[in-house]
Amino acid sequence: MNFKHLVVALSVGVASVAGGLAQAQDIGNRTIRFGYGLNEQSNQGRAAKVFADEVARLSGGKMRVRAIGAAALGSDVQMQQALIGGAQEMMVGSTATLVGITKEMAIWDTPFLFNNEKEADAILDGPIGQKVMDKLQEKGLVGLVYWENGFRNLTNSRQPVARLEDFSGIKLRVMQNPVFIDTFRTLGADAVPMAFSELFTALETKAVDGQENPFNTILSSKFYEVQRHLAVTNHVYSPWIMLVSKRYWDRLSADEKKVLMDAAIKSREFERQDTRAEAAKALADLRAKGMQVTEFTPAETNRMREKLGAINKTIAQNVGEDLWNEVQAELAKLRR
Ligand code: KDG
Repeated sequence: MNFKHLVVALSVGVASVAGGLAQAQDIGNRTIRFGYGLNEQSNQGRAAKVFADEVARLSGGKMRVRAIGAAALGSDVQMQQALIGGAQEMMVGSTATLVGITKEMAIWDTPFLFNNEKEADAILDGPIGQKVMDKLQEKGLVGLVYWENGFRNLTNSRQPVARLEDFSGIKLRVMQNPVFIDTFRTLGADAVPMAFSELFTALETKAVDGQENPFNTILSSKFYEVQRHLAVTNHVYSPWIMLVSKRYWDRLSADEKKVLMDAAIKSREFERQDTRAEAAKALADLRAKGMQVTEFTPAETNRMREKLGAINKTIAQNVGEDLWNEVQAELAKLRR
């Protein structure tokens, strides 16, 4: 490298350090309580750590995220209220539990909406996902990014579930969300809405027979210890959403908001990759832990879809026909 190039390289280097320091100067000392519901060893917990580390890195250590798992700060619904009231700064949780706050979130509960992760990423990270996320602001929440909870599958302690008729008689815990309640009552199960934080004990004591969650959660929450049967239904793709209290967000500088947004995007990329890698080998892991696995055939899956057709009409009415049609049109484009 000749002298001229060396001078240029040095001046660029000095500028970037100065830029960083300048950014740090607009950043105050902040401690952010970031709550989540799964345990620290889960995919949710691993991604929360990535987010916390990235915030510290980007802010030069001035902004510290305390990631607090296992619903220690409350259930998803309780944390949402704490953010709205300004008693807690951030959380990540299910979009399904936000339906009582922003009805448009129910679009993501539509059975069989997405056929694969590619479609989910394209819609959630595109203008439609942003539009639905922006609806939260009028209710005191700021959505930053979607993470992947994943495709949901059914476990129970009573019987193998391999066809539509097998749902009948199962007392099934579902998320506190009207679409999930309607979906499983339509399929013949006795749907019982319950917070995630109460679920393991309810399964262990047989207060409920079963539940439905992605493979990752079945593994990390050790549901295989209290559930013998796993039915691979992939009946809906569930997103998680990272939220900030709007009361807190509005007090941040532009640089502080950029730190949180950039760290959120990095955590999203990590979380999806990490979750998919874990899910890819989860079925073998769950079999190895003794679960009896049945996989729904395409024919049985189509029977479920047909049975649930009426649910789609209700969702379209609740979220608004325009949003419903926009999602369907975008999916049709992706499937061409
Ligand atoms: O706090 C846990 C929830 O974020 C999430 O796991 C929701 O899938 C969920 C469930 O079944 O409650």
